[in-house]
Amino acid sequence: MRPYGRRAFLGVVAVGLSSLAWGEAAWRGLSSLLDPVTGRLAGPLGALPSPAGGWRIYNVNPPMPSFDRATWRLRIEGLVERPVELSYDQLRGLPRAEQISDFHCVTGWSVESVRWAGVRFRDLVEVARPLPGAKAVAFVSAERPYVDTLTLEQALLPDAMLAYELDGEPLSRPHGAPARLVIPEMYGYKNVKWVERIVLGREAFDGYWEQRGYDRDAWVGRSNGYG
Ligand SMILES: Nc1nc2c(c(=O)[nH]1)N[C@H]1C(S)=C(S)[C@@H](COP(=O)(O)O)O[C@H]1N2
Ligand SMILES: [Mo]
Repeated sequence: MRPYGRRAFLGVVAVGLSSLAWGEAAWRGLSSLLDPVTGRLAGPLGALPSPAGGWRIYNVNPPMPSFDRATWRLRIEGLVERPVELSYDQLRGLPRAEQISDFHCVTGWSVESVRWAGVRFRDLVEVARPLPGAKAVAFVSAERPYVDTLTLEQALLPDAMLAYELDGEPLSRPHGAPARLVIPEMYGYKNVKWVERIVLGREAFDGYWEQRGYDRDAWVGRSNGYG
């Protein structure tokens, strides 16, 4: 892990902590996520056979998280006026967005014309009322220690979403049930699966693959994954 990324992140979180009591729990959770995992070889080497054409299923810390519709909650917190927990039904009740977009993994495979449905981040983060200082969003996976961030500007791209359907079906467990980040402009590693917490902060920090050498701004064709 590059020390720079960790320092920058701890700075971000400390700001939230000093002004907002409830930020403390969020801080503890995120900071433990970022602790190095010892003794485990993580990565695409663990890819499983794909259920549908083109996809390869990645999971850095098996087994995959399982989803229970009755108890699952999505937390939205950090630099917000009103931290919230959404049930699956509440998530499904937010304005629905649909799109067709291509998906590119940095290792060279792509899936064209994927049909996604989900919620745009504008509609999602509005629920928690972001504070003016919020300029970045962390997406925390139920699969520890997978986490990644976007600037708020990136999250608000017109085709970025928190997706809950893939090709007309509720997101399957291998694809990140019940909800994953989708940002077609960026390589697959930014598209965090099994998202269970969305934390707003002041600036982005290095996520799982970025701590292992990939660019934080994972623009398809324009980042260090290109070629
Ligand atoms: N939680 C989690 N999210 C993840 C990954 C992962 O291993 N764990 N792999 C990423 C990578 S590198 C890619 S290419 C895509 C692959 O999506 P798929 O597993 O649905 O094919 O998921 C991304 N999101
Ligand atoms: Mo990937």
